[in-house]
Amino acid sequence: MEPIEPALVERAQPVSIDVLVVGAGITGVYQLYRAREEGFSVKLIEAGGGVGGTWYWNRYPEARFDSESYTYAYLFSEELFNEWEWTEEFAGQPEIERYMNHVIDRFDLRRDMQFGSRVTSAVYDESSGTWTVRASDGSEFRARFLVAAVGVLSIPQLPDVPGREDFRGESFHTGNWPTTPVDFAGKRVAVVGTGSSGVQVIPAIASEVASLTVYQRTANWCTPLNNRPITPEEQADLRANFEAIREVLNTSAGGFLHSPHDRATFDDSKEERRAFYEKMWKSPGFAKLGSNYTDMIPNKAANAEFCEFIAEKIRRIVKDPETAEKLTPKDHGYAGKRPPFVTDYFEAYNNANVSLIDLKETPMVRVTETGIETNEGLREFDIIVWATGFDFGTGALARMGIRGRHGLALEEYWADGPSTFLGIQTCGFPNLFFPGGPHGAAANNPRYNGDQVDFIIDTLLYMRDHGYGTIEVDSAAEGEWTNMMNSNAGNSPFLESSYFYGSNVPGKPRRLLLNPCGRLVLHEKMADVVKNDYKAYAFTKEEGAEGRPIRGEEPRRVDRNCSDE
Ligand code: N01
Repeated sequence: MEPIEPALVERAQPVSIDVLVVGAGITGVYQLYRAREEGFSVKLIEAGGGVGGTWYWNRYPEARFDSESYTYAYLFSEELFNEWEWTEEFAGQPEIERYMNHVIDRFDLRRDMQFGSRVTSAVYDESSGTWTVRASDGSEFRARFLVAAVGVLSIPQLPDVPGREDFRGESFHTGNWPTTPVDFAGKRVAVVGTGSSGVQVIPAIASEVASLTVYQRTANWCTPLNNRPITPEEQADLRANFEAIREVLNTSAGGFLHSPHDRATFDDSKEERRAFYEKMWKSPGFAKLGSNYTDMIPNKAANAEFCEFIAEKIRRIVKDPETAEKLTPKDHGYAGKRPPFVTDYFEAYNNANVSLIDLKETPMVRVTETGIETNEGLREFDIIVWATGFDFGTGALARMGIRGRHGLALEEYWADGPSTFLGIQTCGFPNLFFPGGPHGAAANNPRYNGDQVDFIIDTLLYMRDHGYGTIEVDSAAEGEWTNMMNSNAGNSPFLESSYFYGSNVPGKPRRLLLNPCGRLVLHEKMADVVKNDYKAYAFTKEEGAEGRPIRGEEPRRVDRNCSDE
């Protein structure tokens, strides 16, 4: 082989830009669009081979929305809303990926996007107030602002079961699904995990495989998704009502169109309640939460009655009473864990080739070269599907090699759980934003992530107008927000056993990773920042710029002692 000329192996000059966005999910693409529209020089890099983020990686059979397609999609352009006709109320992954490709082509965003580029380090340089970001493909950027739109469900979590890597058949995690189709026909298949992903895969492949063994650790309160095609009349209605729809989605707590109910459970007679639960059962997706009785979550008796209604449904659908019993949750009420919405899930267990192993009764001992061994023996498989969830909320942010002032590692600063301001910034990491990260909200994700992107853009415009080069959140403001998140965790319906607390990741601190105060409080606090002339931040001036220091003072110095006291 010819020796390589030294000049050729030298690193190329880093690309210098205003904004580097990491992640081509729904949030990152919107951030790229907004930044470019406002005249910032911006690039987006993405580890995957294409656009979509979560919806790129989770391409397992029957992966689909459980928010109505048009409520999950972008609302920033009426033309886009009108020209894209979703075929189903709840679109499947291929259609979602097509939509995302359409968006980036329609707005000519692709030219500023780089795929197959995973961030390996992102280091803040105090002297220049910029971030140096390096990626797995050798590229290097110097950016004034780093926006890590890396998602909350991006790092697949695989169980620490002995022998997992010894398995000689094919194995896949739902969150890292191959782009080439997996051939299930006639195969002996195991699915481990019965969260939202597992319960979508199971009925999708049940009739195709030779045998399907489901390994369930915790049963879930699954109810029907009730998906259906969107009729031409409905398409026309959607277009005619764009402004009204956008208003509801932009201002409601949940970011859904479901109308809240006006009655509490025991306002109704037993017969009326029964009829109402039947209506809920037939309602689309999250209507079971958004349009249910007002006290269904906080009132234990109300919640128990709704659960008993679902349990009855399970007993009626699943022919084998023992299997039905195993599929009925015992350790949490409705919405104690994130409830999945399903299509023919319970029905799948009536297929003779489908069996259920309850891991609480029959624990998994090890994975062998040929299959999975429980304390009742070995079952052999051709394919194992790990539907075992994610390192939620902070997983991706903690793996990017983010180093702030004084070389502080983000994962170290957050060793006891995330400390954020508005779920967007953290002290000690100037000019870093992470929309859609921990402490954001608990709602229809693109809606509140979009609110955060808009807030970031307003902040960058404010800085540009004032000639500021760096921004860092004040430790007191961060402490206040973080305390509010932690002290209100008990108001969230989710139990500590839910992955929303990081409980599925060994060694991860148990902190609620959502915003239990909800989207409307996030709105209120973001509005307060603007009203108070951004006093939650310290700014420094861009060299040679003419801007005024905030509140007429010299830029405040932030104490490095960032705390969440
Ligand atoms: O992950 P999960 P997911 N041995 O963490 C089990 C979104 N999403 O990928 O409950 C055996 O919910 C674990 O058991 P347990 C949605 O927000 C949306 O399914 O911890 N089992 C659980 O059953 C969702 O909430 C859609 O006891 C093990 C499962 O694996 C989020 O993504 C579709 C185990 C993991 O469930 C994550 O869903 C799909 C072990 N060692 C996903 N470890 C839509 O419909 C874990 N499990 C839009």
